[in-house]
Amino acid sequence: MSSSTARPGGHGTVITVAPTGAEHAKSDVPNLPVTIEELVSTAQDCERVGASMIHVHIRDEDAKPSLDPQRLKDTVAALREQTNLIVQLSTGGAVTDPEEHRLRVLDAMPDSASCTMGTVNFGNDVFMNRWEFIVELHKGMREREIVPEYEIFDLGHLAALRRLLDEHGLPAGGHVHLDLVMGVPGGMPGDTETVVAALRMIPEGATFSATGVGRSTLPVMFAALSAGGHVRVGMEDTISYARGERVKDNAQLVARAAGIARIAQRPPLPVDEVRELLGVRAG
Ligand code: KMH
Ligand code: ZN
Repeated sequence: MSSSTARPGGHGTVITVAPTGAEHAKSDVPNLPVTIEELVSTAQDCERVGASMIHVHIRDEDAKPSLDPQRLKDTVAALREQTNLIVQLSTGGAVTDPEEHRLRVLDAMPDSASCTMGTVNFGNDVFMNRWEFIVELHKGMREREIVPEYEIFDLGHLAALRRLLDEHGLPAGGHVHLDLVMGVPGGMPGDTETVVAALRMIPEGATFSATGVGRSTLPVMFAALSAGGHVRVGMEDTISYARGERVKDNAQLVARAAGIARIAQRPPLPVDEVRELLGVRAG
């Protein structure tokens, strides 16, 4: 058995779409989905072409990043009603969001939520994730039976994840799933060598996906698929489809990832199988 199929879920690929993020301005990227209607519509399109999970950042009426509690709840409800996708809310928010607002995200009761495993320089900003805050998020998710996706922006974050699991035990659902977010200026680079370096630090039995920001999208995708990993794509991470060509919409990125996964003989996994794999409650 090859190392790729030996990993959990290695016979197929979990495709997560991150359609919006907190960094791009709607004025710069007019096709960025920012309203609940736009988000649901892009989610439906992405589900049709192979996505099984959606990583959600919301925006307010002015298209600015928001962690408004009611809007988060409405967004989760709309996505649940109108798609079959696993709904993952970002607790990372924007670099300016205070910890208490980020913790409050869990009260919207998504299926899954992100949990970033350490502080990292983020372009000219700092994305702050103190140890005590990480522990609070981990415990808060377990209390609410929300399945975490541990976001790994640097290799040291994998050491922090091992410490978290050693000191505080397994997350809700009993399975560990993480996402290597690569190519952020200030974080680990998005290349094959770094994916390989990460492999030996990924906890036994865990599943991992990988995201290459900007021009590292494709190298990271190929490296992750060849190593038995899963993939996250979307306009949160890249707005460029090819050299000199803007992304048309999120479904275009998901469709490309699904095609590459099929060529790699690891076709997109159906949502029900992904729920079972990641220990997420039935929808
Ligand atoms: N927007 C970044 C500062 C997450 O969603 O959990 C953080 C981020 C990670 O996107
Ligand atoms: Zn995010």
